[in-house]
Amino acid sequence: MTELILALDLLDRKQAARVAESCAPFIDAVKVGYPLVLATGLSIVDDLSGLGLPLIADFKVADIPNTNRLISEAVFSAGFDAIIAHGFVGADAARACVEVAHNHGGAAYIVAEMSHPGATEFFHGGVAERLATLAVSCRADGIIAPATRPDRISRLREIVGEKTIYSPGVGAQGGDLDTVARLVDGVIVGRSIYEAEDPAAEAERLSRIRR
Ligand code: BMP
Repeated sequence: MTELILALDLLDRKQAARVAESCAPFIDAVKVGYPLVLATGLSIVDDLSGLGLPLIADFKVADIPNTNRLISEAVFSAGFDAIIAHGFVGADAARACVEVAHNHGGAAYIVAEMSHPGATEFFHGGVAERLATLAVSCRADGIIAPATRPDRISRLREIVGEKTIYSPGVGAQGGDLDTVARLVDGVIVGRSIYEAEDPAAEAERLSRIRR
């Protein structure tokens, strides 16, 4: 079954906790990024840890190895279970995130190709393929690939094999859940769920139509 991951890009702590709690029975993980953490602080993890779901820190870490290590240590010490990092900074820097994740019993995912239209300016022409190859060589747990371009997911799948592919871009960005769910291990969905009149009902609906 393809996982359903809630991208919790809300700015209000109480609303975020409420949405996550109501959706919890229908989702497999919660992705927390800069919008929520900058609004609430890392202590938002304490509010979400009671859900019993994996918490993914989407900080798209992209610095030198030492700084990546420091960031990753802070992320896992706060109670996150996984981290998302960029690979374009090089294998040594990406590997720093992977090593910290694995030392904490967690997971690390490398962005191979992004979902927005502008991503094609830099990720195409072989770059995404190189990033996917780097993710494999760094022993990352998987990659992030765009739900808006299923053909690209298939291409990147050839490179990463059995590794996890998590895919954002379903719904608000135009990606089709049914198409993408067949290709990936998890779909990341934000606005379609948390902007719905009834987020829990929408999460339940999405959880039923994914494969
Ligand atoms: P939404 O379903 O509202 O478009 O949210 C998608 C989520 O996935 C956002 O948190 C966004 O930052 C993230 N994301 C993305 O959309 N495309 C990428 O290529 C990588 C991402 O992390």
